Amino acid sequence: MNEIRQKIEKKSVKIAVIGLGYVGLPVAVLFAETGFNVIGVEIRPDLVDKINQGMCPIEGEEPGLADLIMKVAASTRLHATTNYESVRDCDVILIAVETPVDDLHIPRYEALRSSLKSLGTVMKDGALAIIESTTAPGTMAEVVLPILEESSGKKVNQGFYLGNCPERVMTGKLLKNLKTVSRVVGGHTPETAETMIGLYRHIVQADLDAADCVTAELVKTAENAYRDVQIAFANEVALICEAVGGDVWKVRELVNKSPMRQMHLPGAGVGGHCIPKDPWLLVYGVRNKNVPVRLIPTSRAINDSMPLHILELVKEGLTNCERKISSARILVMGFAYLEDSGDTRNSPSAALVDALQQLGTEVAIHDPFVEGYKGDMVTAATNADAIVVMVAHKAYKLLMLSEISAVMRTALLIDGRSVYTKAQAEQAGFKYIGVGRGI
Ligand code: SAJ
Repeated sequence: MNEIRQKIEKKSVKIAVIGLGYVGLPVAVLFAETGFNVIGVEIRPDLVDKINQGMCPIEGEEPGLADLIMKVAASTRLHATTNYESVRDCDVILIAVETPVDDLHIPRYEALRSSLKSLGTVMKDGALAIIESTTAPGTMAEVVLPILEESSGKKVNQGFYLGNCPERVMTGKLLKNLKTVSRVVGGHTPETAETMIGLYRHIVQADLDAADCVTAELVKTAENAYRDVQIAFANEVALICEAVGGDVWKVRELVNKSPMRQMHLPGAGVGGHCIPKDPWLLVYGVRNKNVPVRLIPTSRAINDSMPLHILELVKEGLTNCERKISSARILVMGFAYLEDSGDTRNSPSAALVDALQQLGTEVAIHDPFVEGYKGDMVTAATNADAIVVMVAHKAYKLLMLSEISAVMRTALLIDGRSVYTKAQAEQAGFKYIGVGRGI
């Protein structure tokens, strides 16, 4: 361990990053920029070519990333490849491959298993392997360690060292979060955690908190389960407000004036690559432990039901306007999962669009950030019977609503994100229904 610590200090360690996606690529680039030699191993040859040409393969606005890729590719401190052979002389290997969950909420570790097996066949003696992917509590002990020992023929803490440092990146702020957000550094042993802190200190200007591997797994999955439960609470209060004639947005504002309250935003659903997935990873960790986990799955169910609640509001609005949903024309505003982003992973809008189409409704989609859905809103809304706000893109706040209602067949506005007020919408000639806003 001393040898690797000294090489880290001198920046002479050779680093491999396996998986050059929205987690692996920024970390590879930052270590290269800091002066380390980095090999990026990526299964997709098109990504490898783009990165070696100094191009950024990640869609959407990622401040600073494209320039940095160009700079480190030119300096040859970052080289991407599809071949594990180049990992043979690496001292530190970071694994940042996807760990999705399937429709039954079971983690799919195929990418993790295959990268571990390939790594084991080339990992040098004394190497330090670090998992950055989010994993269910217990995965490091039950999946990662056995596969690495089996495929390398080495024993942990003798032939190699092991740790995990789950990422905390966010779409749109990949580099910023990586540099400025604290991280839990899970080491198979305390010495390993200390060595890892010495490595990450070169790129992270925030707390690096040493822990064991299972704690690092618990923190990462719990911090996102926390957010999901908070959002579910806000959504449930929104449904109550609708039923009793309250305005959840006003209720939330006043609740949060009470000390130590932080009610989250209700809305049209929860999408993205982290929040819908990580609560299930946390729950999976206790699948055989007879722990009565109820709050986390129920919160997931509440949040996943919100797009269908929006559908109920659409049906209610059309009925009030004497329109049948089966012959209606609906414009869904926003297909990304997050405001001012083009990222559509697990988009709540997709669930709404599917449900509408199953009812025979003619559905159009608009999103200023998503290819194929961009364009003029007045044109998109022409002859529609309802516009349904699913994402709070800033561009929607700037619309001249009266120009939109003027071209619609029926002027109905369903607001899933409180982008507008009822008064504003009615002034522009709309019948308005908003999530969490009682009639
Ligand atoms: N959402 C709500 N109500 C809220 C907050 C979010 O309905 O109060 C919805 C959003 O519309 C979106 C989804 O939830 O559909 C997720 O939103 P998010 O703001 O959590 O954005 P993400 O998915 O990019 O979350 C990431 C997470 N970061 C990591 O996993 C490392 C999350 O832990 C962070 O809190 C979040 O970024 C952030 O705000 O930094």
